[in-house]
Amino acid sequence: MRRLLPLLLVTATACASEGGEARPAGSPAAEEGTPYVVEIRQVDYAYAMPSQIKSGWVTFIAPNEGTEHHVAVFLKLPEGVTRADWYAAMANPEEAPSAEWWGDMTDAGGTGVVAPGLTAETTMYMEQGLYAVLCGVIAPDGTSHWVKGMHITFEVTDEPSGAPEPTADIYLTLGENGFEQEGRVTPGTHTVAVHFASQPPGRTHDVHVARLEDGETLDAAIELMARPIEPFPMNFVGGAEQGPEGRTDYFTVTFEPGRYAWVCHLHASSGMAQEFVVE
Ligand SMILES: [Cu+2]
Repeated sequence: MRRLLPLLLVTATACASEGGEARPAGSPAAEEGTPYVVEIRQVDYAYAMPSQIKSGWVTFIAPNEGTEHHVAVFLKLPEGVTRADWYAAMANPEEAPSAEWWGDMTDAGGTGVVAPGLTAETTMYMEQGLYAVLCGVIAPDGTSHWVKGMHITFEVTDEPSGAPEPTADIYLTLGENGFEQEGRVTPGTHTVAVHFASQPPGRTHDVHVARLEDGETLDAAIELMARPIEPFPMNFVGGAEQGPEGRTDYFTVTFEPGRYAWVCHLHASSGMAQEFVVE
């Protein structure tokens, strides 16, 4: 019987790794390489997500279970501002931006705009602290989703996620020269590294991926960015919201053959919108 024991141990280890990425059983190095995933559910007009998450590399998976596009913009609350302060201010959303600390919040990335039925996936290095999330899409009645209640807060603790930095196969640098791209998008799943080389205050860069079907134009996407009101003239499939200058965030999209565009929300009208063909 003793000879069977090592075999049983191997079997148990193999079972324990089921559901994760394929990796050699019992390899500690592989275990450390597991992504740390946090789900942000998006509906019309609310988020549901854990109230506390670990720090370090975090992969945010944001399914859109609503009927309108949604986005999850992360803002880091300034030192001393509590979650209660956030919700007190947002009890009267139209006047929340007049809170004395509002302008001291800093851009902290977020998941890109995503159409109903699709899921955005963005991985970021999260520092310990308190964060707010809000959606800037405008409903057909002209009211922003965050004013309708689409906002939430979460805390990043000092417990490390242990997840590795993602590996990318497409590189986008966002800065004074617009989008500088390395790597070609082909059909299939790609992870795009987004480096925020410069972030002009108040006019920060981000990238959203528009899927352009027959008859849908880049010009319509550029026009939409000036006022992102539903119904959108095309579907978006994710991206990376405005991260702090110098940071690199990662987003993952499964591309099908066809036309797409990288679009920067605040700079689309000044030329930061680039169509490309996936083939
Ligand atoms: Cu929304």
